[in-house]
Amino acid sequence: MALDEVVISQAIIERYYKKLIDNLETDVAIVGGGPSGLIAGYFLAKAGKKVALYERKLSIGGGMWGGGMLFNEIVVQKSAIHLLEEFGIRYNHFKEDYYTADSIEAITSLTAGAIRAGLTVFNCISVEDVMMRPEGIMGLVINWSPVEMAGLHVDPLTVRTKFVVDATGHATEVVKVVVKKVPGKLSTPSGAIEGEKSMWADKAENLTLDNTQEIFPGLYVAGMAANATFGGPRMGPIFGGMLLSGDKVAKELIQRL
Ligand code: 48H
Repeated sequence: MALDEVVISQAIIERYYKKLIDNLETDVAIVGGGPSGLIAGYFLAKAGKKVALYERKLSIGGGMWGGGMLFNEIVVQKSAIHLLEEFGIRYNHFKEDYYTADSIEAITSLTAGAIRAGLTVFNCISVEDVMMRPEGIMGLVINWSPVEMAGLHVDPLTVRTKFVVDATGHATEVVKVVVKKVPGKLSTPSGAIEGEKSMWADKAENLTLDNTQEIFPGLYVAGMAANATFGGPRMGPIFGGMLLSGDKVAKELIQRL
């Protein structure tokens, strides 16, 4: 049978359209497809929750691809090794508490695992605002990343969700929107973003977990965004904290849903 280009177009359009329609209302919407967002999406989907993830870039994976300074290996401490095992990611013992994994294997496995568990990923879509009501955040305002990049004046669309997870890494983009629209209301000591501090891996890794929490009604922070919001330090290319943070936010949300 001869292949028909129009049938190919029709298949893609119909299938993608279904994905969009099916995700207009979700239990959880995750912003950012780095390691913390992907792990959160995986565990939420595995627990049967309806969860979508929006990633600005064409590629999922955030800051994990490049390991440390483009040396494509990551370090993971012992306490997070069970999460590598959950995804079948191979690892090597380096010394004491330190393990390494190939960063490409790690991020591709997290991505495939999360999608196969039921997470719907929308790449090349940027979150530019939230939908808010007096009781808190109720949804996300989204647009095509190329529209954002080209600076085109195109109005966005909106999706409704019970909870949002800001997993946008150092940028804390969703939290920034909230601070701009309703200043002083975050559950941080100052009510505003405390700002990420300089490198201190040991302290940062523990704080990432503590800082993974609800920061505003309906909005959780996870991963690097959690530390940046609460004024924790950065940790460099050790990823246990990111993985454990995604797991923690998923566990908390599963309980609340
Ligand atoms: C859609 C967006 C938007 C938006 C941003 O940076 P990430 O990998 O995030 P984490 O927290 O899972 O992992 C952090 C880690 O990669 C890291 O940077 C570490 C450990 N650094 C330590 C150090 O010392 O430097 O991923 C965030 C993702 C990215 O892919 C962005 O493109 C995406 O979020 N994103 N997606 N809409 N408004 N803003």
